Amino acid sequence: MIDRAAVAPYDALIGLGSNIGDKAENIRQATALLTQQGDIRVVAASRLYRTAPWGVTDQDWFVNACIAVATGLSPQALLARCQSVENAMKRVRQERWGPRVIDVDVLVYKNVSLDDPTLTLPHPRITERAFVLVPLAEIAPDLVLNGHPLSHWLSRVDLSEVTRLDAPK
Ligand code: PH2
Ligand code: MG
Ligand code: MG
Repeated sequence: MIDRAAVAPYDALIGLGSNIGDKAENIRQATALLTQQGDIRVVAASRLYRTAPWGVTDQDWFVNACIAVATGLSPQALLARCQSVENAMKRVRQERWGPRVIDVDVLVYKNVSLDDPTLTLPHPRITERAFVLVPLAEIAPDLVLNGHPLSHWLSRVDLSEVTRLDAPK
């Protein structure tokens, strides 16, 4: 039986993605940078996934993961920290949905709904992205988005586009 009480309490869910260089190492480095000041703590981390490029399909495959964090930072301060990690890792902002060394997105912050020019919460495209939904289901199985559980959204995406990076051949 799955022990629901074992799911760690968290303040925010963060999505990580990379499709340039050592993709898995980039995810690990971003997580380390995000937590190094001590005011963001990882309470759960998904496994790493190899995912087909979404949106702009003519680019290399991605590694994606999600983490659940405990933090006293506000949503805006957390977003700023995510962007400073992207900048520290020399992310170059070019085409929308194009190749990136690292992407760090605030997906969910507590029960906050926000539609701000710089931050929309929950992230508006989670529900259509298998590369977010699959790792999210590992660390936040009880999450409800737009009134529906993750299982509802998972049933509507192409799960074949997302495989475990360490899956046995
Ligand atoms: N990020 C995008 C666009 N497309 N595709 C995959 N598989 N993974 C991503 O992280 C990703 C993407 C823009 O944020
Ligand atoms: Mg993104
Ligand atoms: Mg982003």
